[in-house]
Amino acid sequence: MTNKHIQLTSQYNELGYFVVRDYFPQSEIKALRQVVQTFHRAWIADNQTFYKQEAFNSSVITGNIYLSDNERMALFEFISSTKVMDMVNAVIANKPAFMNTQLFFNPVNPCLKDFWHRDCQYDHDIDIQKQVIHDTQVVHLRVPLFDELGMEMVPGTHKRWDNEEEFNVRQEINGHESSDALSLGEKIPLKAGDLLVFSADMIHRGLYGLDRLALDILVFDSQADFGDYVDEQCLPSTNMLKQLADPSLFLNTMTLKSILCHEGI
Ligand SMILES: O=C(O)CCC(=O)C(=O)O
Repeated sequence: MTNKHIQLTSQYNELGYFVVRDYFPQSEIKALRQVVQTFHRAWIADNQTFYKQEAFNSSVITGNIYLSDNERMALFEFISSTKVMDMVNAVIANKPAFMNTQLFFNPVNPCLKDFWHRDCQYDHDIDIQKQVIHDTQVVHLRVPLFDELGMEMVPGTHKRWDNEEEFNVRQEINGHESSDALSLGEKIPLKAGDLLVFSADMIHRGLYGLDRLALDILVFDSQADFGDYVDEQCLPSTNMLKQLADPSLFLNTMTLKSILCHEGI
């Protein structure tokens, strides 16, 4: 590990996130944007009601419903590239595994406000949430495809429980809404080419505005039992795996899901 990696790892451990400015060349972002926009246009056409009423993201961008095999390969190559894997390895030392991709955009419905949450709150009751923030590791790597207002984070909440203000806002209790300002929130504006790496279980929110279109790559620690969360559709085929320089992120997921075909890989 280089000094830079050690610094990023310690920043992640302390704050729950780090940003690397200008990490990807504009040419790479431009190519990625083209593929992702192809997905986005087709997804919107297919999900008109959901898009207009309540959507602010889509998922399974690497799946085969909206993209060709060549376009999917471009995404798999990006996700497993040395640059991305260096950052994954900086935060997950033990066999990092691919979970999914999500695409974040501005909601069409103006009533939808940017809301504070921990990702684990959608799967677990409060008592379990208190536990999982210490036990498990799901990490988002956010790749903004256009300049955006970015994200707002409450530093350190990947390792600590909410204070009273945070809990009231996140749970929308005692007269609070999940879009209220939080005293300890840190805004992180992002530009196309930057990379933001953050813990999914820290208190955070996406900031709506500008032309945001952000590709999030979700990865997890193989020790955590997230295999069941992974939709097989988002994984590369055996043939695609063979073409990747470093397929380990996907192989680790397939091993957990027991769908690995070892032949020739
Ligand atoms: O950007 C957003 O709208 C929310 C992002 C988020 O919550 C996440 O990536 O987990």
